[in-house]
Amino acid sequence: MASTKTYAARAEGYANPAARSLLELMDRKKTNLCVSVDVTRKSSLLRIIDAVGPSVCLVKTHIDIIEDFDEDLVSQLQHLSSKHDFLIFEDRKFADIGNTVALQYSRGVHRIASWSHITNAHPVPGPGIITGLASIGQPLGRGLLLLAEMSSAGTLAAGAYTSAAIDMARAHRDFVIGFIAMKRFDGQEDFLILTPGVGLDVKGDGMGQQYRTPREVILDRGCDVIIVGRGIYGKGEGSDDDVIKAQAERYREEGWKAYLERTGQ
Ligand code: 5FU
Repeated sequence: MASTKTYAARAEGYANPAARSLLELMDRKKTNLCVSVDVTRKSSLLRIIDAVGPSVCLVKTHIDIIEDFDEDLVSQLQHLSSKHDFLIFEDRKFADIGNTVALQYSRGVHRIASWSHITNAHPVPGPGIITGLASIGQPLGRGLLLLAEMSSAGTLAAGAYTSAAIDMARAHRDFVIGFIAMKRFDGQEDFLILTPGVGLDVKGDGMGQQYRTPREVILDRGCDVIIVGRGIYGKGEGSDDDVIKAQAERYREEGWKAYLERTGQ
């Protein structure tokens, strides 16, 4: 059902502020593209984000790979988020007991909860991981995604594990806003489905990653957000800005076209 409704109509159904803002801005900006920026220098990260900013609804970070992380990086990230109107998703993949993840989310060098609108967690520890993260994130209006499936070959997140992840999310609808998954699941509830492993030019990376096109992901599988990394920024610390901008627009257009077709607009 959620797959044929517009992002704007679905926004109204969410009490969680991060989910609501994301759906509203996807509609406003006409984009279901999340760019994953997996570079290791602060200057490269900010340069690429500034280049893709106009095309994206969400920027995904792996903040622990940045070698020169500092407080100023967080300020600049927040500035770019306002300048270009996108949300921030730290792909932290928490996977410990509730007490530990609460500390990892709020403390340490990165203080993820203070700047990341959305983060994610593996369901493997059981529901305590949600309770722990919610104790920090919910008062701040943050949203959590559970990793119900993965894009990599041979993933163990399948079958009964995926079903258990969905049940855990159903029991915590106020904080769990959706999944990292490869497809939309059956059911009456509206969950956001964010999908990595998206590429237009290659099928894999030689290290287990598997790519599908935006059309397969959004139209055929009913997912909501395409997550694209190297297909947009290129290799290493990233291609030239013009190339990155053109690639981001190319993926945005593909993703949006598939969404319009799916929703009959
Ligand atoms: F949960 C997942 C998953 O199942 N597959 C992924 O690829 C997360 N990812 C992330 O998406 C991964 O950590 C990268 O940050 C990104 C994909 O990057 P790519 O360059 O488009 O392959």
